[in-house]
Amino acid sequence: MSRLTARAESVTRRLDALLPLVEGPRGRVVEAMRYSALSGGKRLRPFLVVESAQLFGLSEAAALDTAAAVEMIHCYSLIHDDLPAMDDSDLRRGHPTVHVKFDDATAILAGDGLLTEAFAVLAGSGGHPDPAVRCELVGGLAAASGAAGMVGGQMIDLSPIRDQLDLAGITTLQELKTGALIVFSCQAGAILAQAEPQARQALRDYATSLGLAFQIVDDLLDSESTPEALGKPTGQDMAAGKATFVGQLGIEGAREMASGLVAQACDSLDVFGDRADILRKTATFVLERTR
Ligand code: GRG
Repeated sequence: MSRLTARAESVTRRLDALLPLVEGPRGRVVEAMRYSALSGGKRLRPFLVVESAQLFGLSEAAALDTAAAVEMIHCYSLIHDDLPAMDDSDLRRGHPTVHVKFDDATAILAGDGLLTEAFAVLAGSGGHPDPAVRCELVGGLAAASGAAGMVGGQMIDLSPIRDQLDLAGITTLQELKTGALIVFSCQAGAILAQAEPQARQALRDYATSLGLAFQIVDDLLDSESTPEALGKPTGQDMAAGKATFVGQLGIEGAREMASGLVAQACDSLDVFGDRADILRKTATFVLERTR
């Protein structure tokens, strides 16, 4: 079993425990939250949380609640992104999206529920025994997820200027929409370990390059893959006339940019020596992924 699969199983078990089913009329929203959070996915962000924590000698158990909280935020963003008011997608991770399986109102509430629960998990003692560290995790995840991060990126993605963005504009949009949560995932390990500024900066540099490479590969898959292989609709950005890395650079140019960013990501880890080999392999995985 690959390391990514093993970690994904640990995260899924933790999410299962953190989101227990409830009886009665409010049970439906918890069912929808579980439908999203337990429905597969690569679990890349939680993997980055756990592996960045392990870089400093922490155990998987010490990072698991933080990893689960990040995945809750990711799942909430996917539920809301798929809604008719946003991307209007009916397929996610190979299954009907939450609003198709349940209904729009339940999907909005399930996203809200996961967003809120993520912070409850970080604030709990499973996040970290030291309340100051828990505060730093809460503040960091809020900044990465909110209007200065993912929500802000999504706003640009939906704005009227979206079609005319140049390469710098697309880069800023994606650094916020996708990159910010990936950067926080890597920072989380350093926060949990109360690491020195130099190590934090190295991880931030790694994650910034990795997040952009991840998004470029997402664009490449969107233009070259199929809904059957990806488990979600393809060609949507192109059809909507949105400016993308592939649209700006062409397939080969986009691939070259992604490879360059992955090399840059790996170089950022020099300060950690061989201890960071898993994170280097993760960067290669991001480049070579097919879903
Ligand atoms: C609705 C506030 C709000 C934000 C939505 C992240 C996001 C913003 C939308 C997701 C839409 C999308 C397809 C973005 C491209 C990159 C991305 C985040 C892909 C999905 O992430 P993966 O590939 O998914 O890690 P899995 O299913 O493996 O978890």
